[in-house]
Amino acid sequence: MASTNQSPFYQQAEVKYLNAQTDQDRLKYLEEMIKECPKHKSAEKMLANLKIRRKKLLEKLERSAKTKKGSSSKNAIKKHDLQGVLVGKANSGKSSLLKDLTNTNPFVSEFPFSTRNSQQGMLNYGGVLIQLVESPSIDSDYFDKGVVNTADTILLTITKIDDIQEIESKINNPTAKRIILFNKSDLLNENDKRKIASYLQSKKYNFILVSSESQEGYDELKKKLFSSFGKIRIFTKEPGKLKSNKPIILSPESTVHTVAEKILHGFSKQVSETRIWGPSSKFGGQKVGMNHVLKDLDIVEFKTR
Ligand SMILES: Nc1nc2c(ncn2[C@@H]2O[C@H](COP(=O)(O)OP(=O)(O)OP(=O)(O)O)[C@@H](O)[C@H]2O)c(=O)[nH]1
Ligand SMILES: [Mg+2]
Repeated sequence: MASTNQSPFYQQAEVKYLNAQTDQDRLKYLEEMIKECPKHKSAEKMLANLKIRRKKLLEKLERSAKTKKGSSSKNAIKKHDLQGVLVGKANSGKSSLLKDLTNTNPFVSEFPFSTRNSQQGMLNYGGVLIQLVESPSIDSDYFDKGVVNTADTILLTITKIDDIQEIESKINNPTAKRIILFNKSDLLNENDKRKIASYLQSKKYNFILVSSESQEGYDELKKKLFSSFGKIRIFTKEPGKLKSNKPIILSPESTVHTVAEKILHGFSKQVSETRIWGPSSKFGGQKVGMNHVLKDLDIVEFKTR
């Protein structure tokens, strides 16, 4: 394909396409070429050819996604302390959520089965790092049972109510917390949204209506995801200074002693005075003892000898 009169972006994509080692990558760069291809009349034929090439490649990928048994190329994901796993049917928008919410840049495509290996990124929730993982869709042979079975929290990514049953029938992790992400909510009118919400409410699901198009529900998603882990965030400070940027993450009912041991590396006996601000304090700067029980978002100040 002649590319001399194409934009440098197109040419770069084409070079990557020609050098790609896997069909997955070929598809990714082909999508880029289509995006960069001029849309005027004289390039119409070229664009049409690219789309035919994309269709063939997709058919090939879909055939192998559905029939391939087992999977040898799975890249194992190292589990972090706080982990949520996106699970859903093909095209439900898992990669789009991963892309929007974390530091990673996964491949998003209008075609199903575009994610073939579990992939992960880190979500920053007010200084707390949460690992978000996308498993390939439940309806492909690449579905990552391992990653779903060990998840702390499963984010069921759905676009219709029936998807919940279908996903549950494919997973086996009774202890993981569940959050239902009703995605693509931008495609619904207010009335539909109300009906869906009241149905999910009546079933006592923990759910959020979200959209990567409008970014609706993202703040609530992060909040619910963090709270699903049942942990509290504690900030520390030194006298006369501002509180730490990053909280430390503890089990509920942790005490001042736990924090002191943690930040003074076992030398909590050196603490001469402790003051606290926040939800567990009666007033800001209250003096407390080592057995004081902390609450989420408390700030603890230690004076040491
Ligand atoms: N309207 C709308 N479209 C969306 C939304 N989220 C994703 N999409 C589109 O849906 C298609 C699938 O998105 P992906 O994020 O690749 O979905 P996925 O679940 O990762 O799909 P597979 O990995 O192929 O199973 C893409 O064309 C997205 O642009 C959304 O909130 N609203
Ligand atoms: Mg995907």
